[in-house]
Amino acid sequence: MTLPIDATLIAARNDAEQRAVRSDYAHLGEQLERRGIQIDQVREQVARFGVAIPSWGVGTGGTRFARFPGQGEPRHVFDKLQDCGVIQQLARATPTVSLHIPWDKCSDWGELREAAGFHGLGFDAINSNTFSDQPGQAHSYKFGSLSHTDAATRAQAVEHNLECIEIGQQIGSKALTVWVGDGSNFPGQQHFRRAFDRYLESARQIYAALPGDWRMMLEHKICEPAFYSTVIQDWGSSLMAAQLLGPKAQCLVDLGHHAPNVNIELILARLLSADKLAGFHFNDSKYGDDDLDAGSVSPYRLFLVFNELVAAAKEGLAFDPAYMLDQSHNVTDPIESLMTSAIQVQRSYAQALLVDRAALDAAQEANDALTATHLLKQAFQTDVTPLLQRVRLDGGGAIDPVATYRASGYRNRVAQTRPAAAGGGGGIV
Ligand code: LRH
Ligand code: MN
Repeated sequence: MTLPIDATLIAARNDAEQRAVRSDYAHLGEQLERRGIQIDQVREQVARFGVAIPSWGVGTGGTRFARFPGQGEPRHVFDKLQDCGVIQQLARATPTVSLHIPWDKCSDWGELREAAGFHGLGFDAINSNTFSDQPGQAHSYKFGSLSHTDAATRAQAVEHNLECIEIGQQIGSKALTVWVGDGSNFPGQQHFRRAFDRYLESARQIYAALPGDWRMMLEHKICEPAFYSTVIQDWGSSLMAAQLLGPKAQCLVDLGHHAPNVNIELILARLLSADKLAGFHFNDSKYGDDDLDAGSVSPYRLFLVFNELVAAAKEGLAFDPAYMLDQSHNVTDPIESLMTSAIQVQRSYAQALLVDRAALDAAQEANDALTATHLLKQAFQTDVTPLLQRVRLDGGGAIDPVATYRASGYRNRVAQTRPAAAGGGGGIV
């Protein structure tokens, strides 16, 4: 079996572009040298950086109003894995995939693990789903799951999370992501403290089942599907829960899960101080949980997230956040969006590595606000494209992944074998 994209096509297209890339890289190297930065060191760090692909992101997404499927929609988790393989083969920045259960259920996890290996992919955190009812499910999650007033419904939700841990162990995951849609739509509908206590009681049972080297990542969200209150509404509720559960419980920050203009880099700085930062779901948004492509609306905000992370690492804080994309591709080819977004996240990390930390510390101590913010802008406004191209070229990827993908005709090819998906009803998948 051969990889989805013909390697000779990638090589041929790279050959045509690599002279320019090497010249641009050398020029950027000279510029950075004058700023006391060794470009090869930054390139090596960026080459080790990876962001996970959400399995649910390779299919066309939708909203509550409608979903307009594209050509060659993945039919099952093996199709999704092949599409993730294309993203990794070309962009070389996404070595892992994050599965969602039951959307990705299959009969042979060993076979899935093998297929992932063939595409050079591993598995990141596994996501449970107690925000929608499955056919034949005994108890509905209409009024919640882990915090439901009914003990049998809570037990069912706990059982599902334990099943996700078992599946995760079979595929090599080391973390469980728990996002619950639990909340209320009316003032008075829910007793806030009792609901939180029920959530904790359920979460403790899941926590107790975690293997020794696993993490439980709690994902907070301000609203949707509940629109008056949610049980884990913000980083404060998430941090309280993680601290009450124990050291293996940490807080996952989905960039889209906050009110507009909330200072997310400050939130992650607090979670770092509490040693409770689990990781990120990267995307972008302008209004709500829009799940737009990472950095497509506010690339500076994404840079500021990495600026905090790089500063903390430089200061010796020990942390190991899981980096994942969590997006809904309603109007683009998901493969193109995911490649572009992964590279945008990589770009923000590379730019954050260019900040003159010593000068920034000095400016902060001296309350020289203008110099401090200029030092961040200087890094953000550095075009690191040649460095990212070199990382892909050296890694066997495509200098221009989207152009190479389009030239490969992959989407038309899979459209021949994958039946057209019917459009219509809403929903993100
Ligand atoms: C909730 C969320 C969560 C996933 C879902 C697909 O909005 O961000 O991370 O389970 O999207
Ligand atoms: Mn998310």
